Amino acid sequence: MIRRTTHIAFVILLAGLLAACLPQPETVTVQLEAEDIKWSQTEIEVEVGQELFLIIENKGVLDHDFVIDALDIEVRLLPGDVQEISLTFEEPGVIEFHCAVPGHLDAGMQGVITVTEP
Ligand SMILES: [Cu+2]
Repeated sequence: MIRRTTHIAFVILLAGLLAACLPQPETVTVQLEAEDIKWSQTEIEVEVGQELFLIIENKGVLDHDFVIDALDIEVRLLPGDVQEISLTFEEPGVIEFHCAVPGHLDAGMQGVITVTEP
């Protein structure tokens, strides 16, 4: 009985070690939709070194303008447009994004990308 318990403990420990050692997926794909008048996601998480592949789609009837000031990124989205952006961060941090169409930021069209240590 004691032997079996030890064996189970060992298996659990091994599973934990494997989970800690397994590399994270290299790409995190996020489908970000602009609806009128909000983003479908306001919190995106990625690790340092991982590729963040953003597929941004305007599903509303208004124009939208995806902007990350910190990275000098601005992507105009007319209704029905789909744009793709690939980002890889070298340092942890919190990067804000928003819609730059007048009034949209005030209406809450903003979010953050949180970059964590691997
Ligand atoms: Cu907008």
